[in-house]
Amino acid sequence: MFSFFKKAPAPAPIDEAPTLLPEGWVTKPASPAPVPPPVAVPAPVVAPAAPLPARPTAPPPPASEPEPEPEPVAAPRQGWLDRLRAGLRKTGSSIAGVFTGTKIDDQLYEELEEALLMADAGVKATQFLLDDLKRRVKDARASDPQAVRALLIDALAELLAPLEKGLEVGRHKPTVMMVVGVNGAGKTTSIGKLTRHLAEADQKVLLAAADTFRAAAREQLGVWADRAKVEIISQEGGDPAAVSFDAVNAGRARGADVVIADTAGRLPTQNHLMEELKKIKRVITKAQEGAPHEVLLVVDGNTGQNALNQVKAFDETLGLTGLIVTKLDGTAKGGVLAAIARERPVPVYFIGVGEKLEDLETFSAREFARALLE
Ligand SMILES: Nc1nc2c(ncn2[C@@H]2O[C@H](COP(=O)(O)OP(=O)(O)O)[C@@H](O)[C@H]2O)c(=O)[nH]1
Ligand SMILES: [Mg+2]
Repeated sequence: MFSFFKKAPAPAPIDEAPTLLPEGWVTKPASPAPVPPPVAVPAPVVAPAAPLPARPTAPPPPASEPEPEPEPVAAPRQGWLDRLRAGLRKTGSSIAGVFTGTKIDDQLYEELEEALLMADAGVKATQFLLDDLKRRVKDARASDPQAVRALLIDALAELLAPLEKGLEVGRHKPTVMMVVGVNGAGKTTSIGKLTRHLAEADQKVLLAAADTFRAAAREQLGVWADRAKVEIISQEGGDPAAVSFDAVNAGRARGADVVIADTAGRLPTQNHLMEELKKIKRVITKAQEGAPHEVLLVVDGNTGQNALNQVKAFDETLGLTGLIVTKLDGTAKGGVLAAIARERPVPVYFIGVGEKLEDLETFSAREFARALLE
């Protein structure tokens, strides 16, 4: 199994924390819940940026194959990388198209600037990439456009590298995650997929249906809970903060490893709804000191610069710990990750290129850059 998330060792004194962990990861150890025996989860390593990892794909029975693809793809069963490539084709082809000529001249750089802006990389990241690329071209004495394209892959991978971070569970019992975002971004679906991965790795997950506005939202989460055979706390017409509070308490009492709260979609401009999120967060902290350990924003990658604005606004209100960027399939605006890296580098735990379970994967900067431009 590839590492969809990382299983940390059981809570250790802070100075013994593994050096692997980025600064600021370690929060206070959870209060005196009994320390569980460590769970053995295979391969608890986050894929590094360097070489393109060969991801094992679970071969589905042949029955699932001939779904019509929007674009022709050779293999009936694609690996993740192929799906990522296919998903990013619209964004990538216009950028890669810049390098089809024979000369490296001002026109090439102008076209590249335009293509990056069209891909919603934003002015800042575009400028940064162009400057960086020109320097690389000079240093490498590159003389043909295809070499420039390869150097752009390097530049982009380096720009995106700070966004790479694996989700970690196991340091707190339970690890509490709160998932936020605008309507339709893919929150519930992503929680469902993540829950499946966690459950398959023998993590005890408890879901909180804190999207109490719509019965359909509760039901949708309930379907994912059933599929993954995990418990769910939901309340008809309840208060989202109360549901979250109950869920964290239930998670502690029942020895859950992970509690995930699904919240109702909202726009960052809806102040009262943003206040409600703050309240949910506060109440979770009341139920468990140090929680929530993760505040995850789900953004629709298809919304380009809008997604960047959401990252900024939700981060200012809640202090985000991570992002899930969905719907990178078929978008022409996949450049938004570059904008996020340059302007508000909140780690990207997962990216999504479709609605199926296997369409959500960990984010690797180099893999992304290659899928986009190779
Ligand atoms: N194409 C595509 N659709 C997705 C992806 N992630 C989620 N969706 C779809 O987006 C729609 C809204 O998802 P949902 O999880 O209900 O959004 P929520 O309102 O944020 O909870 C559903 O139809 C999902 O199947 C993705 O990565 N790609
Ligand atoms: Mg939802």
